[in-house]
Amino acid sequence: MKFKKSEELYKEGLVHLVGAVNSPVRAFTSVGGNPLFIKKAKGSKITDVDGNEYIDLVLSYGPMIIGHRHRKVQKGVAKALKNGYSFGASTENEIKLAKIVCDAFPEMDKVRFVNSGTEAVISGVRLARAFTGKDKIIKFSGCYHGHQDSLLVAAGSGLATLSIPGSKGVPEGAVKNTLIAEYNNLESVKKHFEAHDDIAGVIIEPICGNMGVVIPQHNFLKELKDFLKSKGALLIADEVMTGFRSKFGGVQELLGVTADITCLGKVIGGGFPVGAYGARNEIMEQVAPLGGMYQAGTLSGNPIAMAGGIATLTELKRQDPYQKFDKIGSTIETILIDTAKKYNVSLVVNRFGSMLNPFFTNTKVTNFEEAQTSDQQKFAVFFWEMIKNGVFLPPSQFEAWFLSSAISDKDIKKLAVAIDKAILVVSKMNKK
Ligand code: KE4
Repeated sequence: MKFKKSEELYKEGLVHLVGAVNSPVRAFTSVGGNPLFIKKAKGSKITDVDGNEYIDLVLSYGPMIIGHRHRKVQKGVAKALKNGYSFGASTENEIKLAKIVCDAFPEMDKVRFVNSGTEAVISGVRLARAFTGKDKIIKFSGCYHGHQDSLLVAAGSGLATLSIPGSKGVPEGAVKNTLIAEYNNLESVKKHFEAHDDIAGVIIEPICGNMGVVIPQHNFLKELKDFLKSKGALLIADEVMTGFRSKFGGVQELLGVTADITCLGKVIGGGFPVGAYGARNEIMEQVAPLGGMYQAGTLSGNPIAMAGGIATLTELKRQDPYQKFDKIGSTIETILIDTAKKYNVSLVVNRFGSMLNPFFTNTKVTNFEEAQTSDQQKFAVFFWEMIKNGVFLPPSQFEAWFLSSAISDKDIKKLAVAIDKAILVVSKMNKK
């Protein structure tokens, strides 16, 4: 495989783009080497600027759930383009997508569209504070909710309950109302309620995809919701990644939990910039122009993006690929585990439906601390071997792999060969 054109574009990109990327994970920092530049994609395949074709398990980090350039999305967007791109006024498409989303989320009477998952979470957190009149928010270490100041936090030293800024440029003041708990550890949440009486709510990825895939154990989510209800605090489900990925609606429903506020993104735009937050009427009525919580956006509900979302969700509902996702996900999980055993490589796989990833460790992974036991050097070698064998994975141990309904049996056979070759190379690292 040659990467000459990608290397040239990388050098050129460094002049006017920071790290030649518009989002840090695309820089391939944690796997080394230069980032790939992509030329085009169709169905389950993506092709880089050097003409190398890959089975795509990144899918733009989730949105391309029915595959790239689906003809029904192309048609829906082309039709919308004929009417214009943006009007700064309401359009019918916003109502259509709002109905599709609210019908899929029983707890959601109303929704507000924004332009990204980050914006959806910024607004969802502000809404929780507006509705409860309280300021503090609890988040879980290892969960990522976009790049807003107050949630870019790191755990303080030791078991400190307060947070410290997790990024340069985030002032201490921005995180003073953010508390950190440990995923799957209800006691770590309760401890904060013993120390603070001004907690608006807890934000969680109901299936985490940002420390790699981490799944709530036993009744963690249900017990969390019941506890929050007893405290008059809200549960904010960040379903930016999980929304419409494991069922036509929210993964919260599969987990037997109803969030008070749900944040969405990715799939609901089908690759176009759409985020959303929604809740029952008594909460959403806090939002301007009905209530006193301000949130706005020039391109919110953009008619082209709405058309992309409508076409994607309509086709996704028609296909109802979720059993297929679970079957294929299980097949890939088994291939990873069996191949690791064959070559005596320590590896565990976490999977929920069509979200999965391997950790190069020999311990269960139920929280961020355990996720960090994974050997990132082994992941980096594995990543590049998979690239060389025609599979495009997220370039980080702490990302989820995604399946699209466009994936074929032939793709899975190719994936199995790539995994075998890649893990064999990793196994030789043990011997060095
Ligand atoms: P965006 O602002 O990137 O649309 O969404 C932020 C966000 C919020 N909540 C969850 C659960 C998310 O996973 C994300 C974004 N996910 C990352 C992938 N881990 C996007 C990829 C990137 O940052 O380039």
